[in-house]
Amino acid sequence: MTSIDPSRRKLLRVAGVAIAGGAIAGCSAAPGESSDSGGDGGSDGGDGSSDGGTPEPTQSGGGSSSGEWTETSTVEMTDELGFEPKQIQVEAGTTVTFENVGSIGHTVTAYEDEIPDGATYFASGEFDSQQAASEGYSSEQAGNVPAGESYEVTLETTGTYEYYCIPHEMNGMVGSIKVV
Ligand SMILES: [Cu+2]
Repeated sequence: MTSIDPSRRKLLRVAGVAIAGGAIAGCSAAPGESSDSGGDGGSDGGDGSSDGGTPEPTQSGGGSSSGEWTETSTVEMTDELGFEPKQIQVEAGTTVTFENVGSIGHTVTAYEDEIPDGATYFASGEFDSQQAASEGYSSEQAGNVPAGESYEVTLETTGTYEYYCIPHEMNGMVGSIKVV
């Protein structure tokens, strides 16, 4: 009695291994033609040759060395925030008149340390020191020379006097008087 059940045979068919890894083909996709048209980058930089930037120092106050000295005893104060002429020359004993020809108020204020030795300090408002003039102006606009008015000062001591307008000094409103 041996019967073999033929059904027991199991045929395990291992299906063929899929054709994996067939062609690792394709290696043609390589980046061929290396187009050299690229690089629009080179925007020719550099040629901005704006011949270097050091701004030339404009001859502002201080150095009373250069520039011409106008022989006059009258100086105008203008709405351009300047004294005209900026540099004048007078003889000792001359009375210098500062006329406000514009509509904006100004002061005539000497730099205490920039007047000749022994000279009398001067400032519109008749202050006897630069500090007093500065404080007087800032507190109550003392020393202000309104439109249409003038300030006079007689200079006896020879030498160079530097002066300024308190509210417009930062605008370059300065001047010089050379007494000879
Ligand atoms: Cu002024």
